Amino acid sequence: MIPGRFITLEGGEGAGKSTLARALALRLGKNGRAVTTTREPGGSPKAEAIRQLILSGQVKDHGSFAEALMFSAARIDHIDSLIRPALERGTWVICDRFIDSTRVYQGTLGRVDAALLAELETVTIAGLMPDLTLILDLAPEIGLARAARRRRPGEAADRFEGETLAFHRKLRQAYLDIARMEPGRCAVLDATLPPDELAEAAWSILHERLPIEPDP
Ligand code: Z5A
Repeated sequence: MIPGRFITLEGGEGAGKSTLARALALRLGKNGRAVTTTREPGGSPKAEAIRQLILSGQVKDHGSFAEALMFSAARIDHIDSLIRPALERGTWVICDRFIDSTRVYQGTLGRVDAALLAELETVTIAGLMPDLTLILDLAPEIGLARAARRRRPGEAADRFEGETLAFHRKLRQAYLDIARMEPGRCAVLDATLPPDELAEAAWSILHERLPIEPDP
């Protein structure tokens, strides 16, 4: 039995995952919980190095399955060096993207065979499923505009931001499909809410699904 709790945030570009991760971490901290926020791809030095490779587009030409392997290699290091040790210490971990991103981006959108991807996921996470996954649902037009506003002048869109609107609409639907198929793990949030209201909505779900018991 791992004492910490593992929460993942998922959704399209600019949905507000990083902003929400910070707000939830603050609130958990105020409630006396040790908490760490992290992200994928990345979260550990080796995984961050793989992040640079993938998001610069260098792996794209090798195809979606190669990308899935790279994301999985990064995830294995991230789990081994950061996530599992934190959970074993009793720390709550909030991770910006995790397995559902691979299912959606490389699976649904990249058309990697679902059964093959499921086997890869099984060996990659070795039983470490999130206790709760919050899916931030947002029209892609809004998310992409937010992401574009954040870019510095002259900075190019990354590997995935550069995809078409049809790609991003399919992505949104794929997340909603996961939420429908795994209602025990997933909850959908309206990401058009202003940050404070979104954090409040996320907090009530978190509180309901993962009650914060007082220390013994
Ligand atoms: N990927 C994959 O293909 N397979 C995998 O297995 C994994 C990932 C793990 C990582 O990109 C890419 O890798 C990702 C999928 C793929 N695709 N892309 N691109 P990333 O980490 O660079 O980017 P991201 O995950 O999409 O996050 P993001 O663009 O940084 O967005 P965000 O974290 O969801 O949003 P944010 O940074 O909190 O907010 C974005 C802006 O909106 C910012 O200016 C905020 O001030 C504003 N904001 C935030 N919340 C709100 C609300 N509630 N209202 C209004 N404005 C808001």
